[in-house]
Amino acid sequence: MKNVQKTLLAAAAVLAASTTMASAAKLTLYCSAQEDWCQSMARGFEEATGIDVNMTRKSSGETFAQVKAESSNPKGDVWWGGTGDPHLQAAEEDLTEPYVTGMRGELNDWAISQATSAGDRTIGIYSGALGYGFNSDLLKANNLPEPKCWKDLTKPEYKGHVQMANPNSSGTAYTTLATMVQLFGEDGGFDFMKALHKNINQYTKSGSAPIKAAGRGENTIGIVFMHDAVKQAVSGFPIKVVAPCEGTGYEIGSMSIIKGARNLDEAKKFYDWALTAAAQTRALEVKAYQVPSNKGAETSPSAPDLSSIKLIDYDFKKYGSSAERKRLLKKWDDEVSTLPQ
Ligand code: S7P
Repeated sequence: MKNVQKTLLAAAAVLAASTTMASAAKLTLYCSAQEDWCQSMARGFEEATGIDVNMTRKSSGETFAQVKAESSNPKGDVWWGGTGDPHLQAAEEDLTEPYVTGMRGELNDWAISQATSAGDRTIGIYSGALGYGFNSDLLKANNLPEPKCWKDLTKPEYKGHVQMANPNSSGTAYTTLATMVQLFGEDGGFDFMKALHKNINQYTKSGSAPIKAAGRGENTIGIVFMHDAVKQAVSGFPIKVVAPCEGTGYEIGSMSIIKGARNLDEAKKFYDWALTAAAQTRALEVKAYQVPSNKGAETSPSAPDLSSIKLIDYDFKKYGSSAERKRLLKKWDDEVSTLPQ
């Protein structure tokens, strides 16, 4: 009899423990910014709320593909970071949840415009301009002139010296493709991408990989967001940052709640918290020098000054639309990536 009682008590204890575990608040975060920033946001939210965060980092295009693939059985709650275009595409394809945050009053207009254009299924969390960076030691060692414009990167002397990401996986690289089409027109933009292709040594999966490789001395020029090049420079690598002479595109890095999120209350808490000045100021600890969407968040003097850069009037609505994103990516796959080098 005593043994039966013991067994029943043990079973009750296991049941109680598993019930507590099952009800512990948690959040599954898909993150498309840099790994160190993603970690900082996950840990910061845990400290602020006691909610456990399970975070996975993937590039913007890859995360979009994952959210879409999981849409009949969503596993993620919030998608934080990454370029705005795939977030807009996700909104249009009904993969994300509308949410109107109480934090709106603290945000820059461009962050709210991003939300309004997507029926509140996404919102701007930071902004940053596209450009490139080069390893000045490698440039000198190869007797190469300092490039100043986009078109310089297509000159034959830079053959094998330029790296960018694949626009299918990377939001940075998709922004590059969409920028060239807006800057030089459809034909001119694709002519540019084809000429550039001859000089590319590798299409990476992640957008910032080309400038990290340049920092390590494994690549000369990396097409990236300027803030990603600044991060390498302030970390002590011989990287110079270029705002191309013709002008350039930019991103509105975004955040969305995934439709069907299993932890919707926690997702909303994260969303509100991630828009606070304190949460956005955490970026400086990991040298993430984007412009924050909260007007009260701190910026670094090292951050690129967007007001001094010739920015195009990037058409987020058009280039974040499902049809246009699919069309441009297919055209790049068919007409650029298959060309011989
Ligand atoms: O956090 C830096 C950053 O450049 O990474 C995001 C980027 O889209 C993620 O990498 P992929 O290009 O591989 O998608 C940008 O939003 C962000 O500014």
